[in-house]
Amino acid sequence: MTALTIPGLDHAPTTHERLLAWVREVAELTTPEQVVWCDGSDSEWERLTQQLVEAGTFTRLSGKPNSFWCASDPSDVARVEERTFICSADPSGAGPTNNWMDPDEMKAVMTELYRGSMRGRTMYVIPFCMGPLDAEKPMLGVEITDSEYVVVSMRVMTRMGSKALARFGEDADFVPCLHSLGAPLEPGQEDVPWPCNQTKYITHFPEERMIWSFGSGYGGNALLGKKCYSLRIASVIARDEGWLAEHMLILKLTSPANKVYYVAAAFPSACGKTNLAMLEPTIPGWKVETLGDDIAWMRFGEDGRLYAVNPEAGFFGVAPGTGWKTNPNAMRTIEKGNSVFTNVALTDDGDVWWEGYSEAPPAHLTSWKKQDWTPGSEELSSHPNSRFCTPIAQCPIVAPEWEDPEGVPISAILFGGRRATTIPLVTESRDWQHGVFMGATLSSETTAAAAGRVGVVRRDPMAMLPFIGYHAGDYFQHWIDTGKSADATKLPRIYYVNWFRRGDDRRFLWPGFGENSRVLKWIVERIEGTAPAVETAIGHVPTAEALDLSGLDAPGADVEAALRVDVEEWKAEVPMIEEWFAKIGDKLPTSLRDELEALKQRLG
Ligand code: GTP
Ligand code: SPV
Ligand code: MN
Repeated sequence: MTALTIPGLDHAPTTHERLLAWVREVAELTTPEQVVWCDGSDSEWERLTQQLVEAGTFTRLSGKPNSFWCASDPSDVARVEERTFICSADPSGAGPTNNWMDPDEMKAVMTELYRGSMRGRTMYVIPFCMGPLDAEKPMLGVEITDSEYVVVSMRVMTRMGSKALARFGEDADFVPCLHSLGAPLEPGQEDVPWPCNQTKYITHFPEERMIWSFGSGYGGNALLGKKCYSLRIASVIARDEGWLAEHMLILKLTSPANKVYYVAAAFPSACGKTNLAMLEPTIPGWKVETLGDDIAWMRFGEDGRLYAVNPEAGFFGVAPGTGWKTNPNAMRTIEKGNSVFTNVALTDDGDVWWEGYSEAPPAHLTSWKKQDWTPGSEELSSHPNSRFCTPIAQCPIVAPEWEDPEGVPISAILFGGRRATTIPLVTESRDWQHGVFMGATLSSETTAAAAGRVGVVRRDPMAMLPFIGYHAGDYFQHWIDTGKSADATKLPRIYYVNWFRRGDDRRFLWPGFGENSRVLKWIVERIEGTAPAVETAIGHVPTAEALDLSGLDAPGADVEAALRVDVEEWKAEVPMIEEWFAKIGDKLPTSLRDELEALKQRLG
């Protein structure tokens, strides 16, 4: 074959042979107009954002420094779980919760999609690192993409460019991440503001530790360091190496006695991680600082405790509902600028707005669909899954140790979901195995973060249903084994929370947001052995008296109802858990089956 000459291809700032060979192979397949190796510099960022403004993808904001408004194609607004595949060598490697296709078959299909798919566009090579750059063994990746939006977003969400490439040396291992919008440009053809393809594939090759994505520009489908690498591929690496890659926030809690506790919490997409991570406590003397809002990698330290690291460098947070009353620290973070806002509304004076941004909406907006919007409009101004993309370092309450490669020792793990009924405000597990049962049976109403129906209750184990890179039964066993391998006295305690229980008129029974600090306080007091709890069929639950409710502006009856363990509701839950466990099949750990039997016994 004759080697193609593609401008930029040979201007590689590395001698890493495997990387050079892969970049050449992809360039020859996708035939871009030129190849650009990203260095992550300010001048590169200025060039790319200006290009995005000229293309009509970005609108420069005057209301926030170095920030942009962006509206996607209305069909490309969320993760596409139906189009997400785990291409393990054997179907049992993917299990019943993932889509599977034979790796060779998938490669054949996608190779044809990629053939010429970057024609008329620039192919960017983005070396990146998930987690701190000074880690003993940095977790490296390279994303190849034909999207400027992806490059600009990856600069916020990861450590990328020259500083990452410096850690590659001659032969460091890395995860190849290939992304194409699937929208080649013919000579003279005018581009659209948000190129994408109706055919979409988000695919993972767990044995090869490789990611191929096609057709979408949306965050979770296109920023491949995030869910694809740090959860789906990392969960496989973690299984093999004895650690955990989880869909969890990490926060630091300091008590009035100045004692520090680190908490990790797994809630499904759009169920409150960003908000809890940046919480402003309503109870005096307590302080929360943020380490991460979406992903935690947890390994045992030499002292036998479980340490968590956030692999990301940015927040890709849900915009609607984020306001000065609900999440002032997110507002302070984005006010500092350097942010991209996708699928929110644009104000007439060049700022952003979304439902919940402020109490009263402006008199006129440009909606995410680029249409005139007034407070009388029938449609929402912003897509429910619209997002802000902003650097963690700008968060006013970022914990100083957020980039420590050793991580922080976790005292408590919270599982939670969005359930209108049944699940109490907080329940403490009896032990690790019972906590794993809580996680494995976690359920939540679906949200707009994934394409499909919203508000349907589904099992979302450990909030990882769309992100487990292998068989869910093996994943549960890995969680059980993680507990068995550890000193039980040093393991984090496990809790199940629900901020979303509703009364008869559909109002939330618990005010949530900053008031969730009252639940965190009870958890700390349980760890210290000072707070009472009632032993129920489902675990240890506080009475209203056991919670610090001083100054809480909520009806006492609502709090009681939020805490209630209703045996009849739980009896109705059991068949749903049985159905779920049946779906997992033979690989369901016996210990979880035992936990279900014990629960049934206790419910009577
Ligand atoms: P992903 O980024 O999709 O993984 O989501 P997340 O878990 O970080 O969710 P986020 O914190 O962004 O919250 C999603 C939505 O839930 C927002 O609209 C919030 O306003 C709302 N929310 C968060 N916490 C609470 C709470 O305590 N109570 C109530 N009622 N709503 C909440
Ligand atoms: C989620 O859906 O859980 C997110 C957003 O955090 S995305 O990165 O798009 O997956
Ligand atoms: Mn998430």
